[in-house]
Amino acid sequence: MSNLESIMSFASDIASQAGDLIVSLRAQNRLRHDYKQGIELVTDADIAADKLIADAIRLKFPNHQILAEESNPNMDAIVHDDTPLWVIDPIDGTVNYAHHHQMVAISIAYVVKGKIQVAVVYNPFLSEMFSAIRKQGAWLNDQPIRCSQTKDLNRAIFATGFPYDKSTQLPQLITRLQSMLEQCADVRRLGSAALDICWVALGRLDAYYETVSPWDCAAGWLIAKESGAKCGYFIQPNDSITHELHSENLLICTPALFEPIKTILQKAQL
Ligand code: LIP
Repeated sequence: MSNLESIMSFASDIASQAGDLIVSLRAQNRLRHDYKQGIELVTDADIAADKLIADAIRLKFPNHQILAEESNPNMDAIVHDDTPLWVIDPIDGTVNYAHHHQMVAISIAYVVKGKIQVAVVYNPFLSEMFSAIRKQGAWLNDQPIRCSQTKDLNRAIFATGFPYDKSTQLPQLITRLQSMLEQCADVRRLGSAALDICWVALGRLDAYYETVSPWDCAAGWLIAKESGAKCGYFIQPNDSITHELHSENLLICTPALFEPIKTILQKAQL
């Protein structure tokens, strides 16, 4: 087994363990809800899953870096050198999780020198384990996956999302959404960026755009890229960004629609 294959096996194992944990905690029906900055929901299950994953990584790889939504969300402290980095969202789709929806995922990415090498996104409520190894492919439950081949905007189904704090961006977000709906078939709001992106990789969606945090999208980025989808931005980041963890103005979609959707979203700028 190659090093990256053993890394993926390890990541899948801890994602599965975290999945069992969050399913069990929700079934007990006594989740504690808190709100970061008074607006962003976090439950005690988010904290527990984050700890389970981070502890397992520290035990096996004590010298690796960890960027984790709940225990270490400081992107500025990350060094994109030879030191491997783990990027963790212990529960992506926290609001869905707290409302007993099924669109919930554990997202784990393994990064070296700013390039994502291994990715795992696990939905324990649908028993769907998405995974990828750089330049080796993407899989759902160990079966290879490919993105859609949709070429007509008016046949495209896209996903997007909205930030917790909508106070400043709502007019711009609605303008973009209206422009997309005027030219595409329909929209889906799954509530988990990681699963939005994996559904593009699987062909269940044709496109996804949003601004999120690195832990929401890092693993999905590699899974979508290895499925043949185009991963990029509708507003290009500045040249100083050389790593693959930039998470603003993401556009991930079937290749034929990338430029047409990029044009729609750029023209919809207020
Ligand atoms: C969520 C993202 C989703 C976004 C939500 C939230 P969380 O992540 O997956 O796409 O629209 O605002 O950021 O908070 O559930 O980890």
